[in-house]
Amino acid sequence: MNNQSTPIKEIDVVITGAGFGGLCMAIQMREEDNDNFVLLEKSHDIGGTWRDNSYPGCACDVQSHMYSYSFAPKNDWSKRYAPWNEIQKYILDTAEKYNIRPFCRFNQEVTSAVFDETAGRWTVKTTAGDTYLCRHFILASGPLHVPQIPNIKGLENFKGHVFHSARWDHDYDLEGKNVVSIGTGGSAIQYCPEIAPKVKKLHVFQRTPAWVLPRDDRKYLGIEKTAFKLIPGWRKLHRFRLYWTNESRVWPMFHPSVAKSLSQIAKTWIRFQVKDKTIAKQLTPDYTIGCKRILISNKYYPMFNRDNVELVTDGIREVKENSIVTQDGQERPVDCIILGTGFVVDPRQYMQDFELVGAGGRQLMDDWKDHTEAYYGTSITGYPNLWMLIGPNTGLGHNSIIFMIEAQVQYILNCMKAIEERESDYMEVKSQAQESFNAKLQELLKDTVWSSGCQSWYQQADGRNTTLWPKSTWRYWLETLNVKKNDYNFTRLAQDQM
Ligand code: N01
Repeated sequence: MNNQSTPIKEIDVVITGAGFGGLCMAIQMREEDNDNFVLLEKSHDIGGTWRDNSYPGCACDVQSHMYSYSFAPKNDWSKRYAPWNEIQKYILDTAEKYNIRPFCRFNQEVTSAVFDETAGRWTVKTTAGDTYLCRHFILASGPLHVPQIPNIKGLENFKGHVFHSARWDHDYDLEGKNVVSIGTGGSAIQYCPEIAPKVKKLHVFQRTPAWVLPRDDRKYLGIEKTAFKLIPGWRKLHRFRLYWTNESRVWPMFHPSVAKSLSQIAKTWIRFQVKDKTIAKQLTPDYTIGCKRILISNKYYPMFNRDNVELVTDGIREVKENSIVTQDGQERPVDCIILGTGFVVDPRQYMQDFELVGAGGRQLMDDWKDHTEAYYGTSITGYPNLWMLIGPNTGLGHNSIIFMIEAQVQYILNCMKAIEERESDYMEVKSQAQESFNAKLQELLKDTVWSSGCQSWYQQADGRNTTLWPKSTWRYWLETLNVKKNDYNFTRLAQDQM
């Protein structure tokens, strides 16, 4: 850390996080002719999740034509579901197209943001020793960027190689090795089938099975790419069709009885794919489909028909110098442990070292003591002109998160305009508006499949789902199309205060 003090930089907007969200915000600021912003990124480059996750088989489980900005079409996606490097290239190319790089400050993690209501400004400090004084502070750091390292007895004494799926070690050769993979979430079900043919033995450690449905993937034909490019409206029509296909997938989530029937179909799919009946049974979840994120793969279940792949359902007792021991006492020799154990998704944990102080000295970590909450995931009572992207309860399990990001960016820009129109300096969501918004959301969540009894990272310790948006995405878009000004307090500072 550089402790040398540098001059305070005054700027209109500070955005933190240069992933899909922060980049979208930056582009739309430029489109609105506002270049008075800076984009702070803790890493060395743009890309977020798609910069960090490069494991074998890493790909998006939302179709490429949906998992891209509506305003920056790419006609030549290679496949229906693009691999990570194609998505990362798209992000970098889009940043280049809109000339965002000059606004980026890399290797700058925000350490604190403090609001001064007498000046109507946020003071934002970074690990590089920089201080920014801004009117609007935008948190676009996203929830999937801090790898979760499991607390397993003896892991620190392991003499072999250990790495997390989001920090894949491409220099380590897995050929002929005894490999343990821990976790069976979205990442593991993608990399396990890719590494299985290479390794001597792959032990897949499963704590809770995931529901894995067929992946309707295929390459786009040359003629399709040409049609996307040349026929007016063709790509839009394709995107429209994909949007509604995905949107229809949320319907069983609102009707757990329908989801239960779907579980029966998914069970048949497992039995059809996995030859060994005992393994098929062990791979079959006992919770209703959709309660945890539904995964898609055509390679995951057939992988268990290989002789060198073992499904391990016993819990881990300890890791020794060269082996791993399960609760039943069985010891397996290991050269490499891959942690497919997901991310620290609770902002109260990954923002632990980040001091966020709002009006009157209130601390976000205190306000979020019981659970995280916001208003449409973007504004928080007590934190004027603080804007979040993919904040509480705006995550999705069924459609493209880019759709939500675009709606939120537009909403934030509209809020900024509302401040100008009212000749104000800042706006803050009223506490009763935030409370009643969240009470309604939680009420809606009660009858969904997400509350049907499984443990998932959608929930916080008290069981409250603070991750998902419990309605259709078009409802989110519609409800955030216009700023509900009555839900906010607008403050205008006396001229001599500024
Ligand atoms: O992480 P996860 P991920 N001991 O949290 C297990 C999305 N994604 O990196 O279920 C043993 O989903 C844990 O077990 P349990 C993905 O959909 C999107 O796979 O908690 N096991 C679970 O099986 C998700 O939203 C794409 O019992 C332990 C696994 O580790 C997010 O990214 C592609 C454990 C973690 O699964 C993260 O996915 C890939 C322990 N101590 C991923 N701790 C797209 O295409 C955890 N586990 C958009």
